[in-house]
Order: sequence, then C-alpha cells, then structure tokens
Amino acid sequence: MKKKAAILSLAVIIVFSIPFTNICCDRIAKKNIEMPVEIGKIFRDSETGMVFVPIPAGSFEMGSNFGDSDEKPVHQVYINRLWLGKFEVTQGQWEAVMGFNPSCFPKGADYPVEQVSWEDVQEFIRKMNSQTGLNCRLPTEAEWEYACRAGTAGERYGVLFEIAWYRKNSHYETRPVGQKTPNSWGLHDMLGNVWELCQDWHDANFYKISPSRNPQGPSTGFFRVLRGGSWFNDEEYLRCAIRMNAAPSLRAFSLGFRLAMTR
Ligand SMILES: [Ca+2]
Repeated sequence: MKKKAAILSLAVIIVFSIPFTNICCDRIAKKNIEMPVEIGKIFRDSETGMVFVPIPAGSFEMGSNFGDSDEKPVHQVYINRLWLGKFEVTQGQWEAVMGFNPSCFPKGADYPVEQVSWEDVQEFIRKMNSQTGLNCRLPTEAEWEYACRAGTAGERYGVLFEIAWYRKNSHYETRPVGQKTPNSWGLHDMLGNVWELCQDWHDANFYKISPSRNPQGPSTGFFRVLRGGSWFNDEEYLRCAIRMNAAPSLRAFSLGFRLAMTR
C-alpha cells in the first residue's frame, strides 16, 4: 500500500439519441450469472449522450489471492442488476453539465474528464440527475469489479496492450474513451486511461467482514475507493481486483469516473 500511495502522490504533484436499441436478446448461460433479457441492449441518454450498458445480476469471486493484502480474502459477492457507463465520463459531458472543463489534458470532448474529486463528482451527479431525470450515482467497488470482470476470473479481462491505455502505450497522457477493446459486456477502458472513483469508503480490511449481497463498503472512512489503474501506471496496477484510495477532495490528472444507473 505504501507503493500505491507513492504513485498517487506523484500523480498529484505532476500535475452517450437512441432510446433502447435492441441488438440481441439471447439468453446466455453462464455460471453464477443471471443474464437478463436486456443483455445486448444499451441506453443512451438524449441530454448528455451518455451510454449505459446493462449489467446482469449474478455472483462472482471478488478480490485476488495474488494481489495486495487489501484484496484478500477472495470472497463470493452477489450483485443486483444495474446499468453502468459504457465509457468513462468525458470532458464534453462534464462541461455540458457543469459549464467548465477542469481537465489537465483538455484536448477534446471525447477524452475522459480528470482533475475531478469525489466531492466534485457528487455535484456533477446532482446536477445531471436534475437535468435528465435519471437516477445516476457512482458504482460501488463491488459493482465495479463485477462489471470489470464480466464473467472472467483472472487478473485482467484480456491482453493488456489491447484493452488498456497504461504507461507503456499512453505516451503519458489520457486517450479518447472507447478506443481499446471492451470487455465481453461492452465496457471500455475499465482498466487504464483514468482511475475510476467508486461510491465506497476504503477500508483495507473490509473484505474480512463484507456482506455477501451488494456490499456498500464501510459506513465511515477517510478515503474513497479508486479502481482500474490509469495511463500513468505500470501493468501491476492494471488489474480487476486492485484497490486504490484517495481523499474525497483529491483532484488528480489520472483520476476520473464512470456512472452507474438504476431505473
Ligand atoms: Ca479507466
């Protein structure tokens, strides 16, 4: 964890209109995952252009026996169905809702927004929900890891160079969202590009006491959970199970988010 803290500190210093599109309604039998009738549909919000992918209810093994201590013990978790952003929230979407672009790499509407804190994101969500009538929020870290894995059980959901922007291929900057190969549920850049804020407070020992259904994290804490690694990180940080944390007020050029939605 000391290494994680050092990486984030360094980052600080340097500073989706188509309504429901039915593509496929096949039922897919997959162990422990209840594929819903919605699988294959997407939802695009007409106000923001934000695209959401349906995440089926199901169970998965959360954590890693090969990662850091806060990724253990591996434990089974059940997640209710939800919708999750197909992409990281972009600079164009942030600016449309908030009226400004805070990003360190303000290079275009399709780039992920960064330099936004957990607290900033709560204001973005409040305004976006008010404008759109949607019910958006940050995903829990259990929802995030479940969606990242998309039915896989390894350290990653594909070959890293093909699925993620990270230190070895990013040229030390963010990249437009959606250019890398998505996971099997259609989610892009779950690993890499920008770290993604989650709803939960971080507790390194939470997995020892975690509820088995829809865990929400500890009720209090000092740091919020980040997931997935960024353009700035080496491959050891680009894993489905890795857990990073940051103060709720922290803004960093490697830190962004994607939204969850319940309807
Ligand atoms: Ca990401």
